[in-house]
Amino acid sequence: MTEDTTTYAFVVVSNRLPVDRVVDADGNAGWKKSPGGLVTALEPVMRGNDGAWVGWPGQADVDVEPFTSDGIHLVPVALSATEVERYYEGFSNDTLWPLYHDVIAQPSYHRVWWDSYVEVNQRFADAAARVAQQGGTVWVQDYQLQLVPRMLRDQRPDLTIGFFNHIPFPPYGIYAQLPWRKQIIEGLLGADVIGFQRGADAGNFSRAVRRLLNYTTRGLLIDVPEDGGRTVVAKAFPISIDSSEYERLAATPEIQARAKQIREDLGNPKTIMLGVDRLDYTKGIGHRLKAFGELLAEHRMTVEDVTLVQVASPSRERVETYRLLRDEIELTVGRINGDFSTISHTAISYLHHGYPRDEMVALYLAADIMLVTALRDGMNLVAKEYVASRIDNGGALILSEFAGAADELKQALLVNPHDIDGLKNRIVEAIEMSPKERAKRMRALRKKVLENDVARWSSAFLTALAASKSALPAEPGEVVDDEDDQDLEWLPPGRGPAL
Ligand code: GDG
Repeated sequence: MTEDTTTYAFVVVSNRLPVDRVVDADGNAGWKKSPGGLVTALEPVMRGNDGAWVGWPGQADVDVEPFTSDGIHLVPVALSATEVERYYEGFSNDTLWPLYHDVIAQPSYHRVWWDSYVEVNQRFADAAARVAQQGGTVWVQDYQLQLVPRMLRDQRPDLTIGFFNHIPFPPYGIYAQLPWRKQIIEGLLGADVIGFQRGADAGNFSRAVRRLLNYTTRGLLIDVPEDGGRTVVAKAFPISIDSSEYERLAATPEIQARAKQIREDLGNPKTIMLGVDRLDYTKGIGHRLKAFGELLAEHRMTVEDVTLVQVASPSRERVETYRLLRDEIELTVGRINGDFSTISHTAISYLHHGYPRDEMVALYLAADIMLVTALRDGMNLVAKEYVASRIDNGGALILSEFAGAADELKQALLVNPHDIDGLKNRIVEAIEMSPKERAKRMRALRKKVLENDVARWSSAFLTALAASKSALPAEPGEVVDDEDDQDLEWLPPGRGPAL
């Protein structure tokens, strides 16, 4: 077979491809589209720009040739079972994930995991280098691939390279634990634009660059002396959802009927509270359960009046910390239900499944209160999905200050989830809030989420990326070194073409 040498003007690189490989009962393999927000955002850009997507198909030891699906050229990167264990479950999800989420769980540092991370990142970089057109644009996604920008630039200095980090970037005092802290920073600095969820994340990154490499930073710009001197932009681009799609779903009679049915099935309580999360220790599920349990124990509410639905979708079940978390959460749910449920009313409906999107929207519509109590979260799309779905301007959002979404969704009831008494008071406040006040807040929240959708996010990033090549060199005497420098707006000199 002859090798395919077609190249593409726009290449996305992410750990996972936007399709999952599925094998049916007869052993026939096929592909199922995984409808994430990223795919929705990038699909039009892909089609309009002759795009390719490089990623892992989600199963170990599967080596498939590139193929085209729904107009997008897909380039699978194979991982062995050992690499899945070391690069993915190990270094990505048991080293970087806890470290970048403020060490809520203890990160594990293993040199063999790091070696595998380097090797796999090189494979992704090589694949992207092969398919990217001369002078093309490559957009690398997320913490699994932080070395790719530098590896790619070494091979292909002609490319424009962007990187977006979907999770937080930690303060230097925490980041400094990482034995490979310098290599990661150098890897990221291979990009022209490095995007973060919050200004604070971009600020943490710039500080790490100053501390570790002693480079000059000027607001959102970093002067990199390598490659003959380049300027890198590190800036916040808060991600969002396909808001109008959630609105559309929420308006369908079937989904509205399903929402009513859910309320009835739960015994028509006065208040339904909802939590929707991957079962992850960053999401603060235990804190939310504790608050609810105490409110019931103190008779501040009863199971006849208030019920909590907790969707905890299965996640990373091969990582030990996640297995322990599941046990802990399920023990707590069992205790609370044992103590407070009655034959007719269950305190907590705990659902350890994934659901189709239609069902999620029905749940959002059925819920009077949405509980987002993350201890640390890059953005939290669930909060935005709830808001987009509430076309009736009903419902109240309780939102952790430690989720990126709190920067934009200021009309939510913001909480510090570590403060259990504060959380309990917020829950009571949300329950007692007048419909008028709820609607006022929800209208303001909806405006934000509908204006700033995921299409806007990707076009803002790609505009900045296109413009970055013309960024000015350092002006002498313009060194900015204060802690809050990320609130400065950076406007590229000479805007590039909008993609
Ligand atoms: C990372 C960052 C950042 C969950 N259960 C089901 C289901 N979901 C969907 C939600 C939402 C998505 O998964 C979860 O997104 P989040 O943003 O809430 O959290 P992470 O998975 O941790 O995502 C995060 C995000 O990347 C994007 O940059 O916001 O901070 O950690 O869309 O609806 N969807 C369906 N069934 C489920 O059971 N259909």
